[in-house]
Amino acid sequence: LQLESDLHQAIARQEFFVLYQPQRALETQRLVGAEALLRWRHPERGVLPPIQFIPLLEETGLIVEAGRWVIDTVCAQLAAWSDAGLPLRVAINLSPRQIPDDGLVDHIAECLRRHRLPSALLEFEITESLAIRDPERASTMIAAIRSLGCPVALDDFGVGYASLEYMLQFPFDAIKLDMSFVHRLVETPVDRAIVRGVVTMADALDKRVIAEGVETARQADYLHALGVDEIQGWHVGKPMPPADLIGELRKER
Ligand code: G
Ligand code: G
Ligand code: MN
Ligand code: NA
Repeated sequence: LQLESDLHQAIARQEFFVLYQPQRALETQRLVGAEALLRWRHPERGVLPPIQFIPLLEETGLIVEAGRWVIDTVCAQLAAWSDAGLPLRVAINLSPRQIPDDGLVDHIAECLRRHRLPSALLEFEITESLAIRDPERASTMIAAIRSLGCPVALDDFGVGYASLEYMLQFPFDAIKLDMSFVHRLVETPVDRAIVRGVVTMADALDKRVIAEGVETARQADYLHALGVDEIQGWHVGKPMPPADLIGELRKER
């Protein structure tokens, strides 16, 4: 496949780049973090979203190298923002195929050291399906990442299996509530009840709750009333280049 052979060259040719989608705390109304979202600037096809190449990165095992590149790139960006007096927490997505990478935790530690970063600024997101595939390995990995001081968030919460079980079993710091609940919230009392339940459990377990895919002020108001801590989505901002995000931060700090 052409795309696959192109992918082998993508890192060396510096075709990958990272966009940052802002996250706002509902209590303070401040920007407190961002999610790092990978893009591939393909020489002929233009900018490709992750859905078009992450599966291929995973199948080919290139996700290990690409994932390490993302960590290093985000750390360099975090260091630049910290040096500019605007420290921000950034979350990086981890794929199932990165979990067996025995060197991953050492790589994270090395990047934090080299860029002189406080580990609390670097968060990792893992999906429930990742945890389900190999729960023991996932638990060990999560514990190792957290022992570096990096928070770990459970991504796409609520749409997978055994949500409640995993919420109790794995030592997460945060829960990212799937956008499907957010989109139905205003219309459907049942979805509000679900969010209320998630928040109640998260509070009892001392975990932060972030709602994804927040598109309107109305949704944000409901989420605030329900006790959700942070929101991410078009209402806060689309995934944007680092220079745009720093502009937003400068405006409010
Ligand atoms: O940017 P977009 O919303 O299209 O991203 C879709 C999904 O792609 C994200 O929710 C995430 O699961 C995945 N993704 C984005 N960037 C990365 C990355 O750097 N590594 C991995 N493993 N997945 C990513
Ligand atoms: O990590 P994850 O796979 O959840 O990535 C978030 C995905 O959701 C990305 O593909 C991003 O483009 C998308 N997204 C981000 N904000 C919004 C939003 O407000 N509404 C919708 N419909 N999609 C969003
Ligand atoms: Mn994510
Ligand atoms: Na998600």
